[in-house]
Amino acid sequence: MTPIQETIINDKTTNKPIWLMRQAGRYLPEFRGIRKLNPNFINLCLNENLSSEITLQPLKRFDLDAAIIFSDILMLPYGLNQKVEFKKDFGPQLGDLNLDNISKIDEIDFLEKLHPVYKSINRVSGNDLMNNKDLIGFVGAPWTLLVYMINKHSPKKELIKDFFKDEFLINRLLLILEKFLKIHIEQQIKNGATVIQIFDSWAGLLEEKNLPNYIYIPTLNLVKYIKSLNTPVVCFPRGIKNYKNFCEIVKPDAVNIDYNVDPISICKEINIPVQGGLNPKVLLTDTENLKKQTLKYLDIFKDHPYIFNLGHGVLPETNPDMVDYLVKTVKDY
Ligand code: 1CP
Repeated sequence: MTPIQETIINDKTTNKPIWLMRQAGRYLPEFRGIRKLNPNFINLCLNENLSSEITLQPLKRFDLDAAIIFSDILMLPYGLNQKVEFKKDFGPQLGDLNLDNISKIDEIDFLEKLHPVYKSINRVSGNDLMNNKDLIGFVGAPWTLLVYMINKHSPKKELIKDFFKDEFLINRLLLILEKFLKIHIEQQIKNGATVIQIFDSWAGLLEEKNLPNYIYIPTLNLVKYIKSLNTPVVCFPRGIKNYKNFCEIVKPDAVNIDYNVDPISICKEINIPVQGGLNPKVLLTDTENLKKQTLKYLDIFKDHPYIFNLGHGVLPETNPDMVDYLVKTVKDY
């Protein structure tokens, strides 16, 4: 069994495996080199040679326990024929949403568009560097994808004024997303993903009363499906106020916490394996502080199944030497 599977399935507490969200990304000069020559981000994700190479870049430098496939949650709306572009200094920009067109897409069209992602996973999975390591497949949660598809750009702090106006559209989209997310997840597992992470990056935007419709029910459906494929599933409902309720209702195999939650109460309240928490900004400080903050999480979760990770992705301005120091600190623990 791979290190993260051991922690999640066997509740092992003696190993503290580590991987980092956005471990392949702009803080690595070798990534920036490839990115500069490939200004179209979607095409880069669809280039199986380059995307598999980028996925393995952090593993060549650091003693990490997992690779996360180099792709994006917005490959799903792309697969559904909504235009997706990544603009420099702006972020994602999506095209107009046409429900009629999206409703017409079938599984074959979708798989044809995303085929290179699965080939890349397959290729990474067979690489020698992946011996006794996990390969994290991932999707965006239905709610977070709905946010990008309707808002058409990052919501940052708020949603467009009439986001909830067209209830028919929202409900149709949620069903379509569920269908294609399942297909996307199944293909990732078939091609070698050993764990699936569901990113709900904008969970924190919803009011409590809307959580059942937009988060609990659609995410629970995916969690049940992933479990039926005998694969562990980690949920990251970033910014949600009550992680305990989320875990009790959605029942993921493990939960990633963001850096605003108190790890001590989470450790007491939640009885499933926990992942993450450390503020990625700590990697921008100095080694002494990094060590102190890293040991804080390791000490708190000493007797709890815990996968070391951050409370959000590695920031582009991070010095790779700090990442190396972090990984060594966790491995020496
Ligand atoms: O060079 C660049 O400008 C590209 C930056 C970049 C990268 C490296 C984007 C654009 N996506 C990615 C890769 C990516 N995205 C991975 C690869 C694996 C790894 O972690 O190393 C993963 C897992 C994601 C997931 C993702 N994409 C999320 C969920 C996690 C999170 O960050 O909250 C989200 C919200 C996205 C959308 C997205 N894609 C890219 C950006 C800059 C964003 C966020 C935009 C926003 O602020 O709304």
